[in-house]
Amino acid sequence: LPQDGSRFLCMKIYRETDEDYDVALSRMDRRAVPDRNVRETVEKIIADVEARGDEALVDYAERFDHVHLTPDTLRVTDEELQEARAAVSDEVKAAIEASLHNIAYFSKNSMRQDWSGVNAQGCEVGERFVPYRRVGIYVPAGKAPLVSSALMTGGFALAVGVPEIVAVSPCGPDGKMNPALLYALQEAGATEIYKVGGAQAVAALALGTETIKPVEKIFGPGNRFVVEAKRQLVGAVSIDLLPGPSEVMVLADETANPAFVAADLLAQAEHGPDSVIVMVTTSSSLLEKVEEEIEKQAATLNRGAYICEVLDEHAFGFLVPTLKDGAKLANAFAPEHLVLVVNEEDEEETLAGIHTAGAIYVGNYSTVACGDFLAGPSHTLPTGGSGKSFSGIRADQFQRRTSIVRMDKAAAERSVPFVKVFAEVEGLDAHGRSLELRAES
Ligand code: HSO
Ligand code: ZN
Repeated sequence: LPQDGSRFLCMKIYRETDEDYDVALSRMDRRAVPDRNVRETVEKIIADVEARGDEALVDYAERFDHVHLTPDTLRVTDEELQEARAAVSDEVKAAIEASLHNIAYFSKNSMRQDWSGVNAQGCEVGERFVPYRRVGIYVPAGKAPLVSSALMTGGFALAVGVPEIVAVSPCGPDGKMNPALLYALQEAGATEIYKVGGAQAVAALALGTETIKPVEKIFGPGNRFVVEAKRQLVGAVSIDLLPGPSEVMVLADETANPAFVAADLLAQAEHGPDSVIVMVTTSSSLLEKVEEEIEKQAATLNRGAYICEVLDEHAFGFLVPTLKDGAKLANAFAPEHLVLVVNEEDEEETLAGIHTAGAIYVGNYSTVACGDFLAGPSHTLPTGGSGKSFSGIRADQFQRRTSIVRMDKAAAERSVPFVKVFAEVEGLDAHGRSLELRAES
């Protein structure tokens, strides 16, 4: 590694001996705090949608998506859906089906089941789970048609059996949505699709307009405005989590295959300048080889030059003394995706020590791209440090839960002594009486 500055080919590298190492380290400890300007802008948009409904949606579509819509054309028609089905190749259809199949498998294992048991006083206690009746899913469509994102939210709603799945996504200036995206949404069980994007779409889903009936819960990733709108509207609706621009952190030692690591970093940079790319390693020779591989592979990619620019501006790395230091750094950063490639002996312990990553990909052959599109867990994951408080989308987030208590007279009698005490302490004698009456009846 060059000893002069900390720049090494395309990534900025911090080493323990660097003056700014500690500062850089401490900056890695992220908290997801909303940006003030974004907050104010979003407040205005929400108030506007609340006041003017569809008219506001139409105006924002004009302003942000450069498309002329009317309240009548906000919703994707059956005809448009048919057209999309006809336009999509069998290959694309098969890939979408394969992904949905894995999502259904993953969901089956993570869905919550009803249960009941008996507590210490003999009360039957338990929980019942039912799908939400009506959910909203936001599908971003800014730079790329994120077909997989439709599956990674809608697919879970479908697996759980949500009857009304309302999808929103911005359309192009021609008023059209990507056919593969429309097809994926249909296959993922969307029952209504609207050409509405941004914070205004989230407001419409939460508060309702003349055309869009309100939903109970909103899912899906989006830009800063979308994420902030979800945050502000909690209460009117519930939300899944706060998933913003994509992130990858690689934590690797000398056993990592440099070509594979480089490929993951390049894939991540493909998400554009909003994405976050961090490499943490104990091996300076790995860093060197990864850099070489990045150059070699970038030359063969369609958007190689663009990707390298992104890496140059946004990728950085840490050379850490031990894997434990690496794991500590990963926990402070809470990356959306962590690629963990370390020697067999340390693998289990390092893995067990990481508790804030949205998803972890273990070993040389595990790749984020497979998780993005196919593997089964949702790629909708916490970003921006919110992994400290949130986890990724999972089937049980589409289930409403109600607890059940069923008591007979004996259970009432056994509960009285404790309940009476609480009632006395809280000065609420009617509470105590309501149980005593039953026990003494
Ligand atoms: N890596 C993104 C998901 C995605 N990648 C969609 C490609 N398409 C956030 O997890
Ligand atoms: Zn991706």
